Amino acid sequence: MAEHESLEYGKADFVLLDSVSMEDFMANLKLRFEKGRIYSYIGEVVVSVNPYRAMNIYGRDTIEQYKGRELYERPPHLFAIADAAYKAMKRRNKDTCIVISGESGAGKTEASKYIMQYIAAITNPNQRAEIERVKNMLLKSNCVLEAFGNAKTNRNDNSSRFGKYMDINFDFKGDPIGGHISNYLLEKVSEVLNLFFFSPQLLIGAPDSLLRSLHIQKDPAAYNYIRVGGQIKSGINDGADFKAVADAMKVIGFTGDEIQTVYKILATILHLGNLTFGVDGDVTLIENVKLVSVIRELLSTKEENVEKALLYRTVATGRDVIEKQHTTQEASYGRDALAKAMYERLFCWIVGRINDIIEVKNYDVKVHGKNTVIGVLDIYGFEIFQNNSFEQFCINYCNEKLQQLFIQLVLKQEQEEYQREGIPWKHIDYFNNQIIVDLVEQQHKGIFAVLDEACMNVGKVTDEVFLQGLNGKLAKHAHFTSRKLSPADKSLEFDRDFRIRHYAGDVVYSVVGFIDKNKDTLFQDFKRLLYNSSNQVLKVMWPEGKLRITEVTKRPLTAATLFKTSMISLVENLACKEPYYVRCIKPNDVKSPLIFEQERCRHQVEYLGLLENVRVRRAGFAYRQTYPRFLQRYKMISKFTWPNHDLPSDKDAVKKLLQGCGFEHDVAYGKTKVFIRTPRTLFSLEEQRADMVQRIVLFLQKVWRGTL
Ligand code: AD9
Ligand code: MG
Repeated sequence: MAEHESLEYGKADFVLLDSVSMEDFMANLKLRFEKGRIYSYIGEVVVSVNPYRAMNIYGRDTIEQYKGRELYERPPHLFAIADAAYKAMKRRNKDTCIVISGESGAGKTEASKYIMQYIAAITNPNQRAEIERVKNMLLKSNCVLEAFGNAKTNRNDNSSRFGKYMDINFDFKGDPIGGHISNYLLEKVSEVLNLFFFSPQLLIGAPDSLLRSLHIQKDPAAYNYIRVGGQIKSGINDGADFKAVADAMKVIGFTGDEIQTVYKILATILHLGNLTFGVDGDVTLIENVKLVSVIRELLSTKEENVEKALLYRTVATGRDVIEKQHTTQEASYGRDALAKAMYERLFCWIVGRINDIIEVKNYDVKVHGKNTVIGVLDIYGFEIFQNNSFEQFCINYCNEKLQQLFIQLVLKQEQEEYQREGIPWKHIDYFNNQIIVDLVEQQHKGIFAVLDEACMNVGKVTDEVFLQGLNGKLAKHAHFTSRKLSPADKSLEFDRDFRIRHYAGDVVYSVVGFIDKNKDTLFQDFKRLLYNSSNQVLKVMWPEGKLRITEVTKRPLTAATLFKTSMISLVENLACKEPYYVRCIKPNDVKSPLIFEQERCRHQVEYLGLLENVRVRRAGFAYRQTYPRFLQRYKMISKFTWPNHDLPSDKDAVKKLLQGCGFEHDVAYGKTKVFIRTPRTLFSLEEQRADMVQRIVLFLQKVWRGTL
């Protein structure tokens, strides 16, 4: 029996479950995890459970097994959908995308890397040097981005602090010729200092001469930003990684000046963390002034400018410009905001530079034919914590957008195909979450709009004002409530709470911190300081520092607006592609390969909308294939079609074949394609085929040996 049919490993495709209940779903997921089958399908969606151990299923031999195969011919695997996406692109000239979602530590980034590796392995069979160079750059860019964009958190030792979407462009031969990366940075303010994980690497791995020039000591404990909560946060790796990242930057094409500036920025951030402020009378001052000289040197600016930017704030009142001294508290706040902003800006700049370098150049569509794309999206899944704030709100909004896309693409695609093929189609009832997307992003009345409005208030800008705004505008909304609107509701424990009924479930958010996290809180003085650096690389990172104080009339865009805009363009980009999905599940919180925490997993199955997914899939047809291709594969299992048929058309031949197997009830015949409702039928066909192939081989061997 083929492995994917063996009951010992559970059902390889959840569509095959006897009933679509949470119990059955969970039992199957658990059984497969325990048997080491970390991948399963819901139709063409891959469900993956993080094994937390090295699996011997990604090697060259496995790649060969999946190359060019159809999805159902092999056990579920990431490689199968990577191949499906690749085939769709190559054979049908379709742009495709692979959307990977799941919570922190569920295995998204690992999955995206295996998918990239697979694509790298199956392309460029002729070893063209230029293509190899591009492939190398795409893989190396990942290494650099991970070095700067990942951090060790308590949920994941190698946690991506940014959502990432990467387009890989292919030429008409199906070989990669370039790419483009978009990043969706979500500053997790509470964890902001974790961002600096690269720095310990720098400390541990950088050569002494470099450290000396940066005035950095080799002892990580000397730096406040590394010694968070009394604990030294080590980098994921150490010395070896510094070299790997430095080499990767060189290979990608960063110039010497650029790389030096990157080091200087990292060092500046570490020094900033050690700055302390004190008072003398009513004057705020920097206690360790020596550091100011070091920072000045690293940033190539004037010393007094550094000091001034840290201690004063220039404000325009009407036509007058005055310098307002910070309190020590404000100065510390400004210092941390500067460190964070420098790091973020550095990261975005790195992404931009990589994009400059890997973008497709010299490709003439008229000469070379269509340039097609596979996009890979590695993005945070639905999050519900004990305490949910602005970050969870953005993440969950992002998931609402992706769910909306899923509904539109999957259902729309299905309906269109059934229509085209003339197959009767019953509309499926599903929850359309557009109403929640609107609740968040609608102009004027959406939550983001109310938040931005509250941030614009002069004077009284508090989280409470924001909440009042929500209560006023959304009192009647079916998916929104707050403590004030529903005082008897026990789940709304505090006055600061509001609740959203998301497609995946209810989430209570606390408004505390929304205003602060939404506003660009970096004082303009810092932007001017960095813009006025004589280091050209640093200067270009801070173009808005060019504005004089009296010119700064336009407020910088808020985090909510930036996030919303980037989500809308992400979804637009994905919407014109054929989508494939990977849903990742984290089996436990202790990174154990042995534990399957039932409740934890059940929640994720809920948030990922997997049961709904099974329902939609079961209502439609699991598999479709054109008549000639279907015959090509299965003709040997029927005497009517093997070796050739004499029926008027391939369609008639397929009908005869399936009637003969007793599958009439499970299929429909379209104009050009046969549709099979359940994968069970397909697996059965596969088995009969495997049996037949074996018999034919034996027969031929006998003929060959002359024993027949
Ligand atoms: V986060 O949202 O970026 O914090 P991810 O990306 O979902 O998260 P990641 O891919 O980084 O999680 O996986 C977390 C860890 O699980 C990895 O560092 C591996 O140790 C482990 N993992 C994940 N997938 C696999 C796998 N297919 N095989 C073996 C795995 N280990
Ligand atoms: Mg990740």
